[in-house]
Amino acid sequence: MNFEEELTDKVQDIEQLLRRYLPKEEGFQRTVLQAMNYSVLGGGKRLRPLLMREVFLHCGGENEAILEPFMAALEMIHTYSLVHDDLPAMDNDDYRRGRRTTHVVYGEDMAILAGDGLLNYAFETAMKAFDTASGTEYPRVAGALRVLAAKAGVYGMIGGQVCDVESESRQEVISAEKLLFIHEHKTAALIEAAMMIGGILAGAGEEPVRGLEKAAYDIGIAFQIQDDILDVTGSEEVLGKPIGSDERNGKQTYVSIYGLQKSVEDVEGLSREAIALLKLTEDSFLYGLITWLIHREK
Ligand code: GRG
Repeated sequence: MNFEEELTDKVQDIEQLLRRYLPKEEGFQRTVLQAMNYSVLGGGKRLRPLLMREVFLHCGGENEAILEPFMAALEMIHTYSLVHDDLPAMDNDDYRRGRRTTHVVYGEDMAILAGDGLLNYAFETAMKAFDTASGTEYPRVAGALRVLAAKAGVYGMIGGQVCDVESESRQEVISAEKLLFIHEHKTAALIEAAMMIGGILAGAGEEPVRGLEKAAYDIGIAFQIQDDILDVTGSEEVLGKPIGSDERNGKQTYVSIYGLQKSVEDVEGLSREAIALLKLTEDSFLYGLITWLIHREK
């Protein structure tokens, strides 16, 4: 099987896994449950759960029963952030992943609640890992929960979003330092969560988990720079959303600050560093995944 075929198989597997963990659309609160499921099942690369599982396997993890609730939980958190980011009060986007955004389909009120619901349900889901854990796995699940909460929170992704939203509304000229803060928190934090949780649940110790955090940081920054590059050079058809939106919105990006050539070089450099930190060989799926997501076209 080549890399693309293996990737398709693994993504399909994650789609099924997500369906197993998503809530049933029933009860008086059915509408919000439908909006949550619409948002999560809208496609997407499933990068974070993919990375989590591959790192888990790379670190010698065996019991996937404690891993799977975390894979679903992280994708729920990622999806909630997209739903809220698309809202009229934030980016006001009508399309995401080639489909109408949640507030366009369900209304703004329900989209806010669907985001809230997904964030909370993510933790309800992750805690299901305690049901199947045994012995030394209990502290691993607790450690993974701690990372999940911190990386998604005000010192993680939300912190990055606050800085981004505030800088944009003030129309300020962002310093390179502030832009890096935004990327580190808004984008890299959840990728760090994915890889650290994969390692922690596999039983990796403190130092190896710090190494995973560093590699994930490099991947996260490279991933965001590639996102900025695609907004300039990408195709709307492939991306499923309009291109050139950063420039239209007067938004400063890595590309507008450093130029296209340095951006491309930095993506290369950061991905090479991550691969070296993880000591990956070219034939491993994780090597292929990192290379693919950094050179991706969507
Ligand atoms: C609302 C708290 C809050 C945070 C929003 C995720 C986010 C923060 C904003 C979305 C806009 C953006 C460009 C964020 C940077 C991270 C990023 C590139 C997200 C898109 O992730 P992909 O490419 O999306 O993995 P898919 O659709 O493939 O899942």
